[in-house]
Amino acid sequence: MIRLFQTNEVRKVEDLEGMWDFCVDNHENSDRGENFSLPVPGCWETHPKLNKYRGVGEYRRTIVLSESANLRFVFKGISHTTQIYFDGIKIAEHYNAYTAFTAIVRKAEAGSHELIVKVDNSFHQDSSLHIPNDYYTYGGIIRPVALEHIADTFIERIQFTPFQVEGQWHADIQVVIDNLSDYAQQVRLEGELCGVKLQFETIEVGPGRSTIATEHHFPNAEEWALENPRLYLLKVKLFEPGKNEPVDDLIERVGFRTITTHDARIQLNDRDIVLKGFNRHEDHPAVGAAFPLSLMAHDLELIIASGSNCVRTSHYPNDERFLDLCDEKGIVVWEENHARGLSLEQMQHPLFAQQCEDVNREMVEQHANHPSIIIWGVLNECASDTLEGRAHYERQLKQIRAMDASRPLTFATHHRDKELCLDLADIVSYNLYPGWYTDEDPGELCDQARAWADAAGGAGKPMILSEFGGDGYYGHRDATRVRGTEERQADIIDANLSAYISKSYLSGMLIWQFCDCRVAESTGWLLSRAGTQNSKGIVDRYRRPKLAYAVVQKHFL
Ligand code: ADA
Repeated sequence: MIRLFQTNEVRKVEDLEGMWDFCVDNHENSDRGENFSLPVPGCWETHPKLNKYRGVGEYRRTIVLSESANLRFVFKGISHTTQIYFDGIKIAEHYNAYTAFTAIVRKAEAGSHELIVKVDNSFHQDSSLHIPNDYYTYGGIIRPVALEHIADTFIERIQFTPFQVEGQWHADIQVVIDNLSDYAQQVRLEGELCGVKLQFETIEVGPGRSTIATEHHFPNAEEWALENPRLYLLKVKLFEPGKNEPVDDLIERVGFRTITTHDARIQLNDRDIVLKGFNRHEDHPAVGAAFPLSLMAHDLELIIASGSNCVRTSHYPNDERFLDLCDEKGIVVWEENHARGLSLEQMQHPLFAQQCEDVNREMVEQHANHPSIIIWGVLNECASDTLEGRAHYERQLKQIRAMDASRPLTFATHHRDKELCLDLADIVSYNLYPGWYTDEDPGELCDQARAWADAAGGAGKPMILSEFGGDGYYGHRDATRVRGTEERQADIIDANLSAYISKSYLSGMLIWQFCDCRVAESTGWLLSRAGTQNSKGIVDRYRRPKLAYAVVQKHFL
């Protein structure tokens, strides 16, 4: 399943979920040449022979067409560098595990064809964002794949931006059309949302992409709110001149809500909101990063039952089905691009700027219609304390703002009073670990952080404590409450939440982290990451609640 609602009534869409042929390529420790049958979506680490494999792998399957067609393959996430071949011809390549991309074949003949997906999850020299890190870079086709049959002109995407005028809901709707032919084509669009027929002008679209925009008033729209997350289907159909039947369509699911910041607070639909929740990695021992819907739903139920209202998708864009669930359940999301803890030297990688720009563009283009996403974040704990680093923050925040000015932007920093970029963002976010990495008092540290922010460009801006927590090894209990016990972790969470809940100037508190996660096996973590996992989860990797879970409930419910 690709989304939690039907995305097309006209365009033919086939889910390519299933068992694909697979073989490893060029790794000294692998069973070179051995053929496997692996699930797609899936991580190859879930196969016992491949559970530590890092390198290149080749997925292969047959595509049978009963008639000639233009094909559009939609890959929702491949980890992490990939090339796609159709009948031996390269049709696409992509870097980064956590954003989708497409590959198009024009006028494929009826009959049998071969699709090859070459995947590389090694930390190769052209990879500036996938590096050994405090989470695991799995290998494989980790998110769904769809095969679409498209006309020569088709709807590439729709971007919906709601706004209010005198208490009434309006929206700006942009439809991006792709024309695969070499000629200009006349197209007509018809649309519908919330009982309103959408009017578009007939236009001529040249080869490549064109955007058609419209603005409408929706008198019957109900707002999307946490307690009533009202969603609507936005349907757009594309017609060629002289034809009464549409040749293509796209359905999006949207919600009417605004998100603003003023007076050092965040407002959802003009009402102040305090974000309470978790940072979450998409990681589970049984499936790696390739989450089935059942596990996503289970995570969200645990998050909701803890009294939380917010998830930060640390540290990359998430599977859209998880975002769909958040839309449905009324959980707000801080979605983040993919960059964790990069030093200035790592940010100087020659491909860093371009790879970030690509993730930012794909994240916003692909996820902007989720009402649950209320914040875009960039560059977690990178070199925002340096002038050279600042130039990257400035460029990336500007890029995102130009694509979507309707959401506030932030980045999580640990640079305390050395931070140089707070003036660039709309929300100040600090990662601080009192009780774990330092012995500071959480309440005093929080006041100090507000003072740092006020002095360094963050005055008047809302502030979130975007990470805090401590290790707790599931099942390790001891009356001494020493570091690493569930008791000690519960004490740390208790001390932090007790302090933050009473700070009226705080707009959010996000615990590090929801679940334990596997981390890359590299010497840097050996002392602090026992079991090659980050153990600050409030539930363990199998989602068994630790003692701290009840502490979270005590404060959040
Ligand atoms: C950082 C980082 C997280 C995680 C955490 C920790 O703040 O943003 O990804 O590594 O520290 O557990 O130390």
